[in-house]
Amino acid sequence: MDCIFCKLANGEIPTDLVYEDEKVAAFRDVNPVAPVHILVVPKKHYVSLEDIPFDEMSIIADIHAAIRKISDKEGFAVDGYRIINNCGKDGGQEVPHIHYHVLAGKKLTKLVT
Ligand code: D5M
Repeated sequence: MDCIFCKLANGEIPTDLVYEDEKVAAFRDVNPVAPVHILVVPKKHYVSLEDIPFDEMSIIADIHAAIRKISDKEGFAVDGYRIINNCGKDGGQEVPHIHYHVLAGKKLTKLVT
């Protein structure tokens, strides 16, 4: 399958991974919109949240656990951060491999009040 995020997450395209475990990988966004902008992805290919079978939904907890470890390691756990998942066309998703944007490093403008 020709998926750029599969290739980055599984080492087919060399990149500096911010984090890696058996199921999850993280790398820096090529177009950062905050001082820290990390993409966290499952190594297994799912197009979006809508593509994950209910009996494999624990991967979402694995991704969130990875984010906790990344926030600690990268030093933004205390000041905070934002997690964004764009899901599908109307959600603004451009890369069809589920990914969580983690933004940190400045006080972010509130999107939802
Ligand atoms: O976000 C897709 C994000 O993926 C967007 O912020 C750019 C980023 N991107 C695209 N290609 C790469 C590579 N090769 N490395 C790092 N980051 C990349 P979406 O939520 O789908 O709009």
